[in-house]
Amino acid sequence: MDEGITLDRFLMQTGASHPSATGQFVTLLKQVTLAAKMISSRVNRAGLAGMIGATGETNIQGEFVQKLDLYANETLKRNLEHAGVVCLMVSEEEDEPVHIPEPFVPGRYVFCTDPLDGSSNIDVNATIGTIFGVFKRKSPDGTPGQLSDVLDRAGDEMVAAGYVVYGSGTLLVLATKESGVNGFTLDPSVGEFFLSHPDLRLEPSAKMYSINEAYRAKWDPRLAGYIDSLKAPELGFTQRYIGSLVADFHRNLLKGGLFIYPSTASAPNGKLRVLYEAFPLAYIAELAGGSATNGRDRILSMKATDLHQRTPLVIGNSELVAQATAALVAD
Ligand code: AHM
Ligand code: MG
Repeated sequence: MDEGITLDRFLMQTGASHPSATGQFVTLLKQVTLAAKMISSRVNRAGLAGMIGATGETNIQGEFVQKLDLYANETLKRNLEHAGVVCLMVSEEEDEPVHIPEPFVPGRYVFCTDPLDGSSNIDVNATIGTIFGVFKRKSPDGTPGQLSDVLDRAGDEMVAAGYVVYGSGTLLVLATKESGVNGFTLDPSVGEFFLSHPDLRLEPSAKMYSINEAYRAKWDPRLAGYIDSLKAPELGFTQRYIGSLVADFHRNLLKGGLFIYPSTASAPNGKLRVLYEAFPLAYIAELAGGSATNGRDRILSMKATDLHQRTPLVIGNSELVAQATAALVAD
């Protein structure tokens, strides 16, 4: 009987096709997978935290009370720091870069993550997720990671990116240049991810857009004009906006769609972060045949000069991204 391809098997098969690999890359992804299972389990029980908190009962179940985004951050750190595969971590939850504590050994990769994106949606059981991107270090193996291992590097230099969505089910999407973009669904009854969405592709165009229209008055008028143009009834567009980047992106990856978080006069760099939101999702979008810009230039050609640098983001099906970007730079 065909039991399906587990993520573990997929990683071993694709990792084995690279004879130069040391195994660290596969180990890194396995550790991320383990963290994803732990975070998924905790997210599924998050509603209990409110109940327990409300009755004032903390201690024994006190772990539930810990904010989920901090739990996600700690879980990723704990699963990666001892494995000898990462020399530096960058996280939305950490002001400073995270180094590998002794006695553990720094590895070959830099791991950038938004541990729990869309966390304002936790209380309402809407979909949230973990986003991550991976660089291979530039400094010598075995030494502590340096800021130069992650800053001033183009998004193109990443070697993998992915996300996990914790929704009606838990799904992990992984993108590498060698294997493309593949989605794996967690079967909670056996605690394994199985390949469920092989070779995900974004068609050139689509009929959906995602943007927070409440900010329309703050937009560049050229953006307002473009969004208005999509509303022509004959074009047949619809609009969806969850307010979790990872969930909005995931829906658009599966169904096709354009996501925009623009710059405004008061926030010229928008809201989203380069290293652990825009870079990973742009990497996934491009490998799926889509594209991503900052409203002017390609996201993956950018270089971050600050760990928590922000950028406007226009991402999705390539024709829609090209249209929106052209509208934003028009005279
Ligand atoms: P977060 O990383 O603190 O969760 O914030 C980022 C989130 C994105 O997931 C989402 O796309 C965006 O904020 C929504 O912002 P807004 O409410 O301004 O539309
Ligand atoms: Mg986020």
